[in-house]
Amino acid sequence: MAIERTFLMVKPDGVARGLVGDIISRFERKGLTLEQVRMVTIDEELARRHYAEHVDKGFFPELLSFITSGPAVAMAWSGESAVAVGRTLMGPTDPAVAPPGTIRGDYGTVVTQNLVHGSDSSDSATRELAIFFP
Ligand code: IDP
Ligand code: MG
Repeated sequence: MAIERTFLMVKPDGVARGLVGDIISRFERKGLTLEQVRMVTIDEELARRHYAEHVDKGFFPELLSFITSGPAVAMAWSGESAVAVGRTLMGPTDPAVAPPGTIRGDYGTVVTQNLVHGSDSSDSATRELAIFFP
């Protein structure tokens, strides 16, 4: 049990589809606290830093094209077990198999366009928050 901070982002598909309010609302209703928020259009350099662990993967060109395709909403959230709670509300990476009730399960069908990013560990959260909220 610990109060943590986590980095959550509504990806360009979520912004384009008008789901920012719904997604923020889900995290709020769950009990997390929104600390910082800003719109950001990610460029290639920022994408390569944020997704450093994925730059050599086969899907990276597709991910790069998607994540730079329009504005995103970057957010810092805090709360009890905020990293795990954020991931639980998002659902698994692939929306096609994400259960209903999760953000990805409710709104997506395609693995690349999966609406949200959330830090996968406390260390990732520290690294990602420093990138988007220096
Ligand atoms: P995560 O967002 O659930 O942590 P990661 O494995 O870290 O998932 O992948 C980062 C992002 O890259 C995913 O959210 C998704 O947008 C995209 N992605 C992951 N795997 C694939 C894939 O196999 N094909 C295409 N895009 C993918
Ligand atoms: Mg990840």
